[in-house]
Amino acid sequence: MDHHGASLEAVEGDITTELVDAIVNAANSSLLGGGGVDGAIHRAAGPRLLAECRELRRTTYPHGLPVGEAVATRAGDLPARWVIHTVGPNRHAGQTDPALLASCFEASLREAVRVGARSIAFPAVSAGVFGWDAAEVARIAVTTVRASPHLEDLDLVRFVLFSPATHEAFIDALG
Ligand code: AR6
Repeated sequence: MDHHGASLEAVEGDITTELVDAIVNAANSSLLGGGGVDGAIHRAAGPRLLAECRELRRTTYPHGLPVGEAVATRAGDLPARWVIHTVGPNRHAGQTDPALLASCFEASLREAVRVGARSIAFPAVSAGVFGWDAAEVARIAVTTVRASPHLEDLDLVRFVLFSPATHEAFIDALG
């Protein structure tokens, strides 16, 4: 088979320990931290991550990072080299358009390639505090990544899921 482009896989685990070039953070528009995976990433990365995020707010994103967009910083004390912050749609705030969530995955891949990353790990963006169903997130994530033009510039796309049920949803979506 003529194979080119990244491998896709789903594992259960804590994304902060992933030894990939870039991990994706399910952030909020403030970029200044929060709960869930965002809180875990900031705790594990240490103060340099927050300092870089504050600098982004001072410069490029004075009004915050819009939903569906993504931006990279260095990763502080994490084993990864980059953190790619993306803001998923918040279902509890009426943000129910799947295109917004697809945009998070596509924009994150684009940002990864821009900084020269070859491997990237994603959490289940919007499947926690932001209230999306994990199976729907999994379907959108897998469909978007598989269709991305950036896949050919990457070696590995790994979904890192925090619970057995979410892991199962991604295994099902990967078929
Ligand atoms: N590694 C991998 N996945 C994790 C980890 C971890 N260490 N911790 C949690 N998850 P959430 P959202 C899973 O709520 O829905 C924050 O306050 C979690 O089980 O982190 O996009 C932000 O600041 C779930 O499956 O992100 C925003 O305000 C998935 O990550 C808001 O929450 C996403 O859950 C973003 O909400």
